[in-house]
Amino acid sequence: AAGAAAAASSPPRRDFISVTLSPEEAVGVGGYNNSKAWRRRSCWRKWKQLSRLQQSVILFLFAFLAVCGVISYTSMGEPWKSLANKSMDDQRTEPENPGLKLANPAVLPAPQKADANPGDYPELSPQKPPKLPHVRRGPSNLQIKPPRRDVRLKTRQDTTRVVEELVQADKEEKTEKSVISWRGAVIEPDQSTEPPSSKIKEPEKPSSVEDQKEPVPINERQMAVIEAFRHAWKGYKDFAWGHDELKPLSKSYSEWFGLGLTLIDALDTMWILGLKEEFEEARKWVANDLVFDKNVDVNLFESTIRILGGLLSTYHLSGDSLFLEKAKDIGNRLMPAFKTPSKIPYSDVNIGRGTAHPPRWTSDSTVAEVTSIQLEFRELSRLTGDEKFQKAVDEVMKHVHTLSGKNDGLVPMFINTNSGQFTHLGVYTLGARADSYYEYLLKQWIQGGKKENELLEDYMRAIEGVKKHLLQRSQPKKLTFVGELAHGHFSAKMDHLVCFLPGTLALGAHNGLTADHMKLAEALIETCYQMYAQVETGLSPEIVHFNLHAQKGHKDVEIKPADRHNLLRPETVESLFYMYRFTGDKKYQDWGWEILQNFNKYTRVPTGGYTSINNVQNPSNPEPRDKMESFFLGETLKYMFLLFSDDIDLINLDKYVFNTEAHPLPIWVPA
Ligand code: DMJ
Repeated sequence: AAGAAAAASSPPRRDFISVTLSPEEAVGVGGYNNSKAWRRRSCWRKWKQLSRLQQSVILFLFAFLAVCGVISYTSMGEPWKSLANKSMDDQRTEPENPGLKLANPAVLPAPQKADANPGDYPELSPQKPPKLPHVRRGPSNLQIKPPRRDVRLKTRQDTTRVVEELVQADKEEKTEKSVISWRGAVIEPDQSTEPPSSKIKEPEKPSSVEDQKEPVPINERQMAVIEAFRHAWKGYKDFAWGHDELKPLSKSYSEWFGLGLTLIDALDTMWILGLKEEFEEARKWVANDLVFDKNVDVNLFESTIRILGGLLSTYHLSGDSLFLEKAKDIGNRLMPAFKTPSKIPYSDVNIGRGTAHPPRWTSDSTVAEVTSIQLEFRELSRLTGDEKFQKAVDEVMKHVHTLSGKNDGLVPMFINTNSGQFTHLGVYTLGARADSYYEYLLKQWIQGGKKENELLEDYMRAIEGVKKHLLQRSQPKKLTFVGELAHGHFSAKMDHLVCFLPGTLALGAHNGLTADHMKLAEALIETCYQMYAQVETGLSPEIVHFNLHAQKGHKDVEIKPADRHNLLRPETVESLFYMYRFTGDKKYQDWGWEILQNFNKYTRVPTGGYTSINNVQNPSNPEPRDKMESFFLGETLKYMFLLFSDDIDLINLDKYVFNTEAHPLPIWVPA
């Protein structure tokens, strides 16, 4: 329209482009018509303008495309369907299994609760695949052979199979969240053995190797130990059930802490020996009758090594959370002992009132006592995630490490809870009041994965101190023994307690320390054996004095009247066990066998139980004392059973470290 108007009125010549608009198009000017009717009409007009041939070609193309579409839909439908289902499955599993979705996590995982293990966060490093979601693993128990259902069952492996089947069946029936052990106890998933902090490393699962091995049959000597245990247990059950110690002659009991000491000390022994019925009965007592909320004074050291240690190891072997709960309870109740000016703990705690105090006559504690509670409290921290236990005992070790008053690594016997200084300086022994200080230096180092160098340094220095100041040879047999030093004077006195040392030395050598230590261990275990063999009953007295000079008619070992009692102590059998494990020399088993027979001959009470005796030199009347110490079941018989076993995986020493009361605790980073 603008062009037509211009042509009519314009003489000056200009170039124009002429555009012809149809009436419909003119309508559209100034208002684009996009109505469906208009578009349909427009397409139809275009179609009509096409030739017949063009129309046929287009129709053919449409038909061809339609056929192709139908064919490809049928062949690709399945994969599409399954892909769609898979993605739905993924979404379903995500809440329980978030790790499956974390291959390339777009966001950081949500932080865990404060008490969880920081090490359990999924790895985000591009090199490493992300960790699968953390399945809180149960305690180490499931890798350990549980007891046989009946002692008549001849192999441990039989029982293992039964337990494996039960666990397997249980797994199938139950949710993943709990496992039923052979006792029917539910193992809760929160029985995690994670470390409480990043400082403490998570241990590997202990011994699972044994489960894959050929069965190791229980031999006759082990059966004899089981028989001895049952006899001892009969006496305890009949006359002292739930009390601290059996008095087998008077058929009654004695109380020390009133906490069923013998029963708790014996729990893991029953597990190891395979005494299922006895174990179950004892467990019931722990569940229903063991109460720590009592107005009673307990000795920190004794209750730690026997009760806390016993509960922790039983928890590890059985996987039963009952024992961990009880361990936490007693552990917490013992903590007031550390509230002292020096942080060196008091010897006694009232576990009901939450108060602690030193003995009435002194503010000193015993060095062995304050330095031999570490394995247990450290493990309790690892299991609970609460650092306070470990902090308290580590502080004691650090403090003792820096103290003056040592003599080439040898420590005095007392330490003051106010000043934190050693007292009664100048007296050095590997026996009572100092013994397990040395043992726990090595064992803590092992427990923690051989990283805590101060512990190792102190241990190595101490053994050098022993060699320099305390080692001598007796006459006539030239037995190497460990004497005592008092203000520069050597005494040829050796407690039976010192017989822990060969085992500890051998354990150190097994863990890579100098071969000299093994040589010394071999010499000392011979001496400890002679402390039995040279005595009329074949049982060692509490203390011996060695002859330094040959005298006609005199043996190496002399016994003073005040020292000739035997309390059914374990130390020699304990060391025999280590020596046999590490050397395979059967003489150690034979020596242990002799000792067991002599216990049976002179200390067994026909109506049940064993008794300590007053006179190892009188076979016709050893003068029974009427007391069975809890460590006879907790340690002596347990070490006997292990000594006679040829199964190195029965409490594998690369996976477990025994506390000083023979309760095995896991090594955090097993070898
Ligand atoms: C036990 O309680 C422990 O072995 C402790 O270390 C020393 N005394 C007895 C056994 O003799």
